[in-house]
Amino acid sequence: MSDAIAYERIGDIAVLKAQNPPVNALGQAVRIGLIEGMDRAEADGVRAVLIYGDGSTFFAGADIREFGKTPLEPYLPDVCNRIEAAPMLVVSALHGTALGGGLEVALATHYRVAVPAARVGLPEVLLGVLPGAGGTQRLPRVAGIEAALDIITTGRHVGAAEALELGVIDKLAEGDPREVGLAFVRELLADGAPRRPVSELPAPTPVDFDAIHEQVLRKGRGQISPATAVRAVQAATELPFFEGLACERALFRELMETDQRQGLIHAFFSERAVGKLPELVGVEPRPVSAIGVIGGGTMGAGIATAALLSGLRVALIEMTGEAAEAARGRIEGNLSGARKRGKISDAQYAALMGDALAVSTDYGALADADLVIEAVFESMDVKKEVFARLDAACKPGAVLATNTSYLDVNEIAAATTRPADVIGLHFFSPAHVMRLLEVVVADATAPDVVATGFALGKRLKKISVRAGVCDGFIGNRILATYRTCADHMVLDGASPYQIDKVLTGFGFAMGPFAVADLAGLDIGWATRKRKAATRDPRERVPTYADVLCEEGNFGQKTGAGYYIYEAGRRAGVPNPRVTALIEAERADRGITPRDFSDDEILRRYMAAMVNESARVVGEGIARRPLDVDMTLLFGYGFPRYYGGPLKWADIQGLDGLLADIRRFAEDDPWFWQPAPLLEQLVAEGRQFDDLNKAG
Ligand code: 3H9
Repeated sequence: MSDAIAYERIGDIAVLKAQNPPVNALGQAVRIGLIEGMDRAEADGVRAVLIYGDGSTFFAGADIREFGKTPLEPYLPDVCNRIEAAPMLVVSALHGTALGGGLEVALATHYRVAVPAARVGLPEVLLGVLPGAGGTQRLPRVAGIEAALDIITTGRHVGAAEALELGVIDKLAEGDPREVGLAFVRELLADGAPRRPVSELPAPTPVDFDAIHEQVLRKGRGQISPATAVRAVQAATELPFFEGLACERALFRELMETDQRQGLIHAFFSERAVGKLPELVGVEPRPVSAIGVIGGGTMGAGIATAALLSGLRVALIEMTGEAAEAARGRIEGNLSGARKRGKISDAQYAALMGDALAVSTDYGALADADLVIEAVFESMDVKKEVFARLDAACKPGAVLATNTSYLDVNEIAAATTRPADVIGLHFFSPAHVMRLLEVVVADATAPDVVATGFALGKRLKKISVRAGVCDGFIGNRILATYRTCADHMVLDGASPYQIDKVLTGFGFAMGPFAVADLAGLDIGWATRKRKAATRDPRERVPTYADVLCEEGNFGQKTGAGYYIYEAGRRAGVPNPRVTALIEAERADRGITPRDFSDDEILRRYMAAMVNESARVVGEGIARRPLDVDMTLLFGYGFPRYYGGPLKWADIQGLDGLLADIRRFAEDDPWFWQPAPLLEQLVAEGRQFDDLNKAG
């Protein structure tokens, strides 16, 4: 028998235990084991079969590593049908997570019991496919169409209590899954419970599937798997069970061939690989239970909120008593938001706002902080002064972190007598919401300080990416380049509104100009001024945005920027002043505007993004292409279903992208210099993903 399933006979009951750590994924060996186990149970003439998982979970789904390869027999839908067709009673006992194929196996059994902490779900659409082993046919038969559509199209995890209410499971019982399962089987046998194949339950009542398809498609912003899953569920209402299954299978196979499936699987594995750095193997992080935050503006308050929510004590330092109280107010606002959304209870809220948080104007309050994050005004002189004070106030071994977005962390570290303890921890605003954390490693940063940065990121539930020191690190450096490309297109004839529309059409939640309005136009203005002195004369930088700022338009916060924002409305309308300023600047520069097709806008924008990403990897600022991909995904709204800019580039073909860049360089050779790494990969016929695999 396959080792992945252990067979045990207890009187009249056969017990099949899955043992395929870490998550009992339903790889080929497990599928073979299930078939063999069912065959043996039948040959043994038992009255019932119990299926459960060893270790931390029931089956967490199909083995995703098999996706994209030639499917191996036995196929999971056939395994499920084999289980369901068994002549004796088949029961599953769920703990941990019964997800995807895991829930499909459970739905193929005749009865399901779960421990209260178990979660179930069909998250396949999040991987670019749909439930392909009967989930779209069986779930609606037990939970009804509405609940099934919700669970399948969102991929959300459903708690055991809700699953019980929906009829997905039959019973909740506390305890070890094996014991809970055996007790339930004995109860069913004693009651003379009949076999209850879900496929024999009546087909669910149809709803307006066209309307739901449309709605799901719109919500997916270009993602196709959730909408395709709607069609599979529709089949459950229109076709006999096994025909519905065939329809589901055909749609599953179709999605398996898509680029989106590749992108989403890349995102799944990269999200887990990003925090695993060879340089940190065996390096122990320093213990952190109390942190300090310097500066209580939006960023500092957000960082403090995230830290409090993760159970850390926080001392926040501001310049005046008034500013310190204002910071407390911001944190209070953030935490009451968390309370309203049910993330924390009233008692937790009170505790966090009480003992866990101290605000002060005295650096002496940092005496017992294990790690301090500076989030003050973005000026090198101010940062250096803060770090000199931290050096004097903090205990030996405390990690001193800067939240700078652009500035040289080496120079900041040099303002202390302990540069080995200094690191960049670049949060994204609002810091208690945004998932990305860039861990910026300076020349002298000690390995255990880097490990501490990653450990903190994990505790705060962030996606932490290692970045080297340069202007803008990974994310803002790449952003600056693709934003410059957009600015060039505006000078040459495109409108900011056309560019935003193309990018939202691509799948970004917002285009670059709407994003700038949200972030505040004063940020870009300050950056342009900072860079002016060292700027190469060949760089083309528009000045109309400076005029916009000089006139007091900083975007959403002032009611006008690229767009005009009416009170109470989030979306803006194009600002005619912007169009007038652009036209005036073109005239000044002697530029005759030309038309840009949407396709050209996208090609240029993405080529600029990929080219700069390749530089960032080539220079070692990002260790691997996947580090860039995760940065853009979690900090910059890049559509997850493309996997990130470098995965997207691999899928498009690197030679075509390089050819585009060389063609664009004919007009602007300064901006469009091909990244050496991109040229090298094309010459060697390799892809960015090959560099991920190389570790
Ligand atoms: C499906 O079922 C299709 C069917 O409908 C149809 C088929 C015909 N496969 O996340 P963690 C690895 S689609 C392979 O860090 P946690 C993961 O990479 C599937 N590997 O732990 C990691 O490896 P490493 C539907 C998998 O406790 C290790 O296990 N199912 C799989 O934070 C630990 O994972 C899903 O989408 C897998 N299915 O979270 C569920 N799952 O240590 C996907 C995990 O080398 N999985 N690994 O980095 C999850 O959501 C989470 O892993 C889970 C545990 C919640 C289970």
